[in-house]
Amino acid sequence: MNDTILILNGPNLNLLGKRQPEIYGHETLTDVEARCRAEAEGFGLDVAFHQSNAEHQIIDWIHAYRVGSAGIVINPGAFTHTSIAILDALNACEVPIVECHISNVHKREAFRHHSYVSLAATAVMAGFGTHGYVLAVRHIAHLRAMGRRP
Ligand code: CA2
Repeated sequence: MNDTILILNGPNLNLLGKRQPEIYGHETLTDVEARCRAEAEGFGLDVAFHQSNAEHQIIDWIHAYRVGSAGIVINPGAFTHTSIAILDALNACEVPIVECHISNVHKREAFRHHSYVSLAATAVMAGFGTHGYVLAVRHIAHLRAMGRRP
């Protein structure tokens, strides 16, 4: 647990690499998991990688890793813009949280410009494509090496 980064993906991200490649790229979620795992292993860390279309399932995973894990990377999908319940779960965390968006949400529709999740996030990534997940893993490893709390 102490050496594990939880990586969470919200609704519709199971379609990654299969639809809308002009926005979200060609990599599948399985590809992203493999890249994150390889990056984490370089720092002696493990990864627990999940996707769900259900808000309650995402909240349950946050609860399971909120204390004692290395950190949480979360792409909440559209729940980013709607979910006070996910914000509340993240606010109960004692580990670093990196909010990660594949697309640059600020270049898109106005309703994507506001994030509830950002109120709880240690750091926010947007527009780095799927490479953003790898950078988020690296950042959590960096914070850990520095011995920093969220
Ligand atoms: O840019 C991101 O990563 C988003 O979190 C993706 C969400 C969107 O609602 C956010 O505003 C920004 C949508 C995820 C849907 O993912 C798909 C992937 C491939 C094909 C269709 C949907």
